[in-house]
Amino acid sequence: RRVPFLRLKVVGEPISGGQPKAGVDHAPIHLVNAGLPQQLKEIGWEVHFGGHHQFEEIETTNDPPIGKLKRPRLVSSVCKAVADTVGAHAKNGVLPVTIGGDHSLAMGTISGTFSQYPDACVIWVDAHADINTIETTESGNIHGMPVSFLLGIGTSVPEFSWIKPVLRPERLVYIGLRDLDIGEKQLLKQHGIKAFSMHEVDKYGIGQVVEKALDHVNPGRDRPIHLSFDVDALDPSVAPSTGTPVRGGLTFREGHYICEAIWETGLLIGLDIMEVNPSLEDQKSVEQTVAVGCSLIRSALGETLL
Ligand code: HAR
Ligand code: MN
Ligand code: MN
Ligand code: MN
Repeated sequence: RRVPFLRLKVVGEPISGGQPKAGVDHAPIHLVNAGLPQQLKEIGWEVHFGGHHQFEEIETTNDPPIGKLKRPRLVSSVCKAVADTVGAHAKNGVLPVTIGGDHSLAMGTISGTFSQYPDACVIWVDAHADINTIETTESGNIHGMPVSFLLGIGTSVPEFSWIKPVLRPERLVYIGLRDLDIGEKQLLKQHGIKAFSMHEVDKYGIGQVVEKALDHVNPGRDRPIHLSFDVDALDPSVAPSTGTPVRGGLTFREGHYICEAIWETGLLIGLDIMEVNPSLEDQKSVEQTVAVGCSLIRSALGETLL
């Protein structure tokens, strides 16, 4: 049996470098305080507490923009550290569960899991495609860019050259998209990347969407799966405390269904829950979003199907 390792680290680093809103780095401690480790123990997992990364030494360095990219050295260094940690867990047969922090961290988590599982595929659940390159980004926020670095598209940025293009376009599938930049739409077309937007969720229903998504990236149901779940894929009424909410998102059940269906494959080798921001919205919204983060993780780890 796979031994899970719950990485409860402040992987969003104190200034949440991949995006501009403070607080997203506090999500892990909120999920811990909400009882996540105990909840996972109760459904049968051995949970290791990974401690908190602080990254003070990186935070203080001089970090001017590269092109439009904001805080590039900070984000790169944090992701490199995350890649090493996640990679080591994967190598030790441990399931890395990473609580963000912002979604730039997926450069680290996916680099980490793919170092051990090069044949893996990625299911990216998000309102956004996070595939901007240094050429296409309008905001310069690196959390809108991790996929391009993992695919190795766009002009390479030396500060990120440690990231290997481990992800092939046909091994990536999106669910939940509804807010893409023009440049991102072109990149998806150009690279033939499969996406199930909210339109397809409405049209086919979530059951069929997950089935079709798996048929695309994992037709033989034999490839390891890394699930990278941005809570803003959920409707803001379900997960309000997040930095870039977009209306018209997944329902509570649709989000959980995705997690359950992936657990059901028996192929999960990496899990990210990203972009919970406990500093946004009121107390009730924060508690709701933190609780949803915990329950998505439990669903992806087999709670409802035991
Ligand atoms: N596409 C926009 C950008 O590049 C928005 C980024 C999205 N925010 C996220 N990532 N939470 O999923 O800035
Ligand atoms: Mn806090
Ligand atoms: Mn995202
Ligand atoms: Mn998003």
